[in-house]
Amino acid sequence: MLNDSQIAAFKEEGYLIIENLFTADDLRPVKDEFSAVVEVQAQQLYQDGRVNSLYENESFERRLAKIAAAAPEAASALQTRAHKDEGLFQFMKHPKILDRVESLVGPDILCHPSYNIHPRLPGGYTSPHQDAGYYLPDGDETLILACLIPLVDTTIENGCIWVAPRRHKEGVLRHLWGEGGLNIPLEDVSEAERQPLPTKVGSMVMFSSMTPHGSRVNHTDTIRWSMDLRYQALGKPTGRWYVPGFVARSRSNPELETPNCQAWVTEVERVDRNASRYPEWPRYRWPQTP
Ligand SMILES: O=C(O)CCC(=O)C(=O)O
Repeated sequence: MLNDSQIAAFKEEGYLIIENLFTADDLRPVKDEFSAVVEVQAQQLYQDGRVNSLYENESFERRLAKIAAAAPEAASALQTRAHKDEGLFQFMKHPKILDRVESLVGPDILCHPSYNIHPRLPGGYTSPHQDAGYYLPDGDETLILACLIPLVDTTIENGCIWVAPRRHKEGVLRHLWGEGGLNIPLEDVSEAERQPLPTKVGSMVMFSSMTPHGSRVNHTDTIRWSMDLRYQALGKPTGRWYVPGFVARSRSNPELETPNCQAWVTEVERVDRNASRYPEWPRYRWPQTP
């Protein structure tokens, strides 16, 4: 659980870094799962003649960078929130995460529908935004927690994230669609306010959906791998009517907990089928430029 000073710091600053939380054994299942996805992509690209090596002796940090340099679209399969498999599903329910999330949102926890596995490529970065900028306004009153978990050490050079401390108290800032998605204009969150957060693998950074953040440019030739997972109190609005989360923990009624990855996938497909009947209903709060 978080202690009182961690909770107070989170509320005041809008973010919290927890160091030495995960062991290599905790992270191994997800690293193995993502490595397996990279392996499948490498085999496919090799068979299609798009790369002339499988780069199989390269490290976790380097292999996808090599593949992506030869075939840039290769990195996209993991860059979306579409990746769903048992290793990730189990990790999303890791007690080390849920215990800390519970300190802030209570004992019944929804794993929020928005999450990303980021293999941040050389030259890549995340544009300045609040997560709330990507949600519809119904989620604005819900504490939606991002838990950013690096799979490699993150540094200024490889594009660690930055946050704008204390700016989470101002509600949703103006966002404009632009390069890389939604952007908070520079004049609204100045360069001086952007505090970089280099973190060792094993740590977790928590921040709220109102905390402005982004990442530095990855200036190395390796991948800055990280996961950003999100959580909130079960039963509160998510800002995402068109995609469901799953019940990660319910102390009041454990039978509500989503039993396995397949159950999560099935529910996502069911909601997606229904949502696709209403293409005109808004998915984002900011009008998209045609
Ligand atoms: O890892 C990153 O590049 C940034 C992640 C992010 O923007 C987020 O968690 O919302």
